[in-house]
Amino acid sequence: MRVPASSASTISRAASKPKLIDADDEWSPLKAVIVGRAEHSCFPSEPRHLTRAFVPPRYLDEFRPHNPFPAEIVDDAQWELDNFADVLRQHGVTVYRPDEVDWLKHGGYTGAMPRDRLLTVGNTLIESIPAWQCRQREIELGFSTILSQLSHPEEAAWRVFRQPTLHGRDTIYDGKDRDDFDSTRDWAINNSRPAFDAADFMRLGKHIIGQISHATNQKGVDYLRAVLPEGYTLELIKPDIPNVFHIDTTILPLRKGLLVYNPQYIREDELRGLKALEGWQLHAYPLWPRDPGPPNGPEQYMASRWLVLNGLSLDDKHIFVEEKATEFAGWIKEKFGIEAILLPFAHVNSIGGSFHCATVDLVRG
Ligand code: DAV
Repeated sequence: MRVPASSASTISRAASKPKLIDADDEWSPLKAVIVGRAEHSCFPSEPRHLTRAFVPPRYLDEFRPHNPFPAEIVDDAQWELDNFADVLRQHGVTVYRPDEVDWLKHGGYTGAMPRDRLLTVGNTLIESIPAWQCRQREIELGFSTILSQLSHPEEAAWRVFRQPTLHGRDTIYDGKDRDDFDSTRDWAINNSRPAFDAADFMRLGKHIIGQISHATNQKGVDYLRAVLPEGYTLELIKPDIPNVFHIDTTILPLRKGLLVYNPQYIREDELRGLKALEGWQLHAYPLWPRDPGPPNGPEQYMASRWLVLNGLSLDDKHIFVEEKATEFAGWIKEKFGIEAILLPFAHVNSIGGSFHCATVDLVRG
């Protein structure tokens, strides 16, 4: 597989129109957002050496080709996403929804987790380059309508970078896809072509924090650096755990200068070393999050109790949090005066993520 250097398309627009893409942090007042959809979601099917890196052993057999998530989980997840979209609209936020896609037919995963695939940085929307085969066509199939609404080639104030076309046989798992592969010592993908999930990056204004993971390689980081708008810098952290997979259960910036982190995944001195966090207050979440899976809720096939940190901020005083995470809600209220807006989301969690994963903020400020 090869990435043609010239494949990123630049689409632009004039400054006089209301901005359709303009967000570079996680906490400024949310104005426009994509909220995913869950119908026809299927377990992502990738080589076993990769799935083993982030799926509890008891669920591994579910992660086979063309295996839909249980219908009642998908139905409830869809209701939760629709409800979340309604609540966002009630708060005056413009909400975009993707097209319904038959993921079973296409051998895909879901339309519920757009955070992994799209990254807004200032006036630029960047499509990720997934490592996973089952996610290669996710944006093309589910999100093309939204991207064309956002893309007006005649003008020049914002840009959309489409995923480069990858040609030939994919080499991303070469040398890794073997029975004795140990994901605690080695990444499940190689560096033979760029790969990154947008959810491995967190925006703090002009600074972005990211990580290499089982979904993101160095070439993916280099690609992202090359397409970032001018004036943005990207620093990498090294989490403490081997099964690292997306940064949005590791750190949660609640407002400018205030970040909560997951002490099981990252050490404070690793964060303290970043230029991006100079002068920031860093707080380890001090409680052990409750397990959202059975008997407390539906099966959690591919995400941990740390989804509690996977919130979406409405602004720097309000954040969407799963309705059962009342301890977390109480902690942020008491400690920082930040109000949790509690909504049901446990079935979206089952499909792989929470409010942050299920959204892409397009305009803040
Ligand atoms: O720690 O549970 C979740 C990944 C969300 N995109 C975790 C990883």
